[in-house]
Amino acid sequence: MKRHLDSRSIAPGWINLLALAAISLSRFAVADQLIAYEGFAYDKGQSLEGAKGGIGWKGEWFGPKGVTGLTITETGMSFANLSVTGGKSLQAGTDARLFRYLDVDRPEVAQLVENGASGKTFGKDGTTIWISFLISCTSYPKLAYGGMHLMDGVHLGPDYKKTQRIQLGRQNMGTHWLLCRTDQGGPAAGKWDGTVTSDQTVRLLVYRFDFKPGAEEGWMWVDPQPGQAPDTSKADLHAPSIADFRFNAVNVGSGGGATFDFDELRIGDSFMVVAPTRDSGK
Ligand SMILES: [Ca+2]
Repeated sequence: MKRHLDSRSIAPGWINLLALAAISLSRFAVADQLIAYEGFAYDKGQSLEGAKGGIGWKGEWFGPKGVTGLTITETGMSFANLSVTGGKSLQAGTDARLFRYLDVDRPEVAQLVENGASGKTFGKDGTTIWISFLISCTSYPKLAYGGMHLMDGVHLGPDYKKTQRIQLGRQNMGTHWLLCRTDQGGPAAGKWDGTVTSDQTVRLLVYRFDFKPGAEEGWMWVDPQPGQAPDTSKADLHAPSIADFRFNAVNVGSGGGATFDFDELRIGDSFMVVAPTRDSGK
């Protein structure tokens, strides 16, 4: 009788424990995945064009023929105890862009990828993607756009802006670090201005996107402490409804003669992987 009772009362407990363990393991498996990293560990004075270092990219930085104004200097940027490597990139304000595809075929990122208009892409509903980089506007108070874009495919030539989806850094209008949904004046366009002036101060900008059916939700933090996920209440901007987008490439560059330092670009599925501390070994 006792045995019979035990089997009825204990078994569900074990099933619950196993279920909990399975949930924990699956959560562990999808969290803390670095999608891509670029620390700009290249030779001094080298053009960024053709450079192919870093982690999680497909191919090299590329652009139209004769790109100028995107080069490397050997002293990298640093921020608090953020893990950093290599030199940094210089954006010289030449209105040129260099592009790079993310590697969407790695098994480690399979759970974050789906098929989109331009092939395999990030931005799957139910996933969260974090993006971080160090940036400084070295020409301040001379201002124009600078930083990077998320892109849904790359088409070189006069129509290259058509696949730009999200602008991170600063745009031509305004004087703060911000977040824009770019749509060439179309209905999907949106702009969320931060509160921190985009001057020479080296900033750690961290963006988070929650991808949902329909519109996405986004946040930007300025100078969050590496190694400690920041609260959304501490975000410098919140974009509650960003028109649906996906991305599988990036571009970098600045215009209007405004110069920027840009470094330590990370894309991943948690704050911890995009803002690791120096002693984390990442
Ligand atoms: Ca670096």
